[in-house]
Amino acid sequence: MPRNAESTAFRSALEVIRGVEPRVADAIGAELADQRESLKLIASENYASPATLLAMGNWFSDKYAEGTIGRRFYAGCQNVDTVEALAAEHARELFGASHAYVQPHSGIDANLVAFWAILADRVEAPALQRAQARHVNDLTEADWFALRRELGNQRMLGMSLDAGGHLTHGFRPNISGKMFDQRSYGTDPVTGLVDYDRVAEAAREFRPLVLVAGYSAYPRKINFRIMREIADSVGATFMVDMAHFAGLVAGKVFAGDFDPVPHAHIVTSTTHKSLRGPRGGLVLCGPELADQVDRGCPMVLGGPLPHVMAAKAVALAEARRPDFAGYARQIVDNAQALAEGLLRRGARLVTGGTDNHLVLIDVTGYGLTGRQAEQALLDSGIVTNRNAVPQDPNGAWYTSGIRIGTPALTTRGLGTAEMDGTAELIHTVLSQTSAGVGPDGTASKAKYVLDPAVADKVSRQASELLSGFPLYPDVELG
Ligand code: DSN
Repeated sequence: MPRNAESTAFRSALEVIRGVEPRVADAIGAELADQRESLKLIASENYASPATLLAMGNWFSDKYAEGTIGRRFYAGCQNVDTVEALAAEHARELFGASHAYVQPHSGIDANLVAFWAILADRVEAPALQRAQARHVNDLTEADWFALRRELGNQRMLGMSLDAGGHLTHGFRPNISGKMFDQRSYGTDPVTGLVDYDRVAEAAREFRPLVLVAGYSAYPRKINFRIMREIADSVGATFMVDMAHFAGLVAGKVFAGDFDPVPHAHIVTSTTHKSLRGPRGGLVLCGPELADQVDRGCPMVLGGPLPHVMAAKAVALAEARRPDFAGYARQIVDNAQALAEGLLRRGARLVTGGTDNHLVLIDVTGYGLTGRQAEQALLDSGIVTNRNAVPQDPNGAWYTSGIRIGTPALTTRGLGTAEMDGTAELIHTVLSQTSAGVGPDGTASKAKYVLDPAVADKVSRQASELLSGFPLYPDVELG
């Protein structure tokens, strides 16, 4: 029977849960087993530390704490104040920001908090001033109507979805696309890179209130100094969504012109991707926007999640340790080694490589759609996600790309030596999969043919590769 603290903690927790609803305990155990067995290459996922996970399973979950530190709408929030202040302090110190708001429950919440802060700061809206000065019940229908009219139709310029931008940057399926009139900048059709001259041209033509930089599928760095100059040239507020690469900023791999914090007016992030914390979000800004950002609850958010803020404090403390910089560097080294391994085997990569944590394979080079490739890889024990490529001929559902990322495997301890083997497994599956046909005999974008013997062999090889890098080696559930 294992006696270490981590095993004891998780085993005891499962025993308690099993006493009430055994199926939940079983599902939690099964999730750990699945995570241990699969080659996890989803660029936005990671493995939080046991301390971070354990910080979420406690009495903070029971507490309401609307408001901000020291100014709550509920009594008895002194312990929530402690963890929120710690999380904010670690965030400020880690990223060199003057203000940190750690209440957002997710990345979209963080972005909405930022958008409203920018609107409140920038838009001449007497109705907004009235709304903020008075109790909500005192506002008349005319006030609300004026507020909607004054705040609506503001302009946002952000990266296009197929170039790697994010839905929350003003796209129609997301509420940000209803709040803002959005225009996108894409990438150069030949190099696949952001063309700053084109961004500047679009900014001059469109005159956005907000210029957004940030991505979930662009495999390169962005020069935030240049983007800020573009924003300044048209009087826009410059916002960076660093959800994907926050860990690389924390680890100082993205420094100077590539560190968003000194250049942006406001920075948002998730905490669970390359930053390796709990599922959640945060906002960083200077003193000018701090007051508006702190109104995130109740403007956008419900009551904060104090148990998650406790976990954010733990994870951010971990990211401030010297070894986090080595982790961040290794993420990028691994992504580059993976890209090189794929290129050597003939894969087609968007932008021809990477300088961050992700690689985007254009699987039309293998005669597949993203959907076919994603499923064939999954059959073979390799977990990825399909993603659009620039000017994607297959649209956002079937797509032509597979996005892979290295934060999770790097946490597990895999290094550049293992990335060549990983590239070989991916290439084997993709090169041995072919497009299937639909019931009417025409080419299908979803069906595929992969010999199960190949899938089994790759699954076994993936397990062998992972066996040298146990996940949560100190946790034995028995
Ligand atoms: N869903 C996240 C990702 O996978 O990149 C972004 O929101």
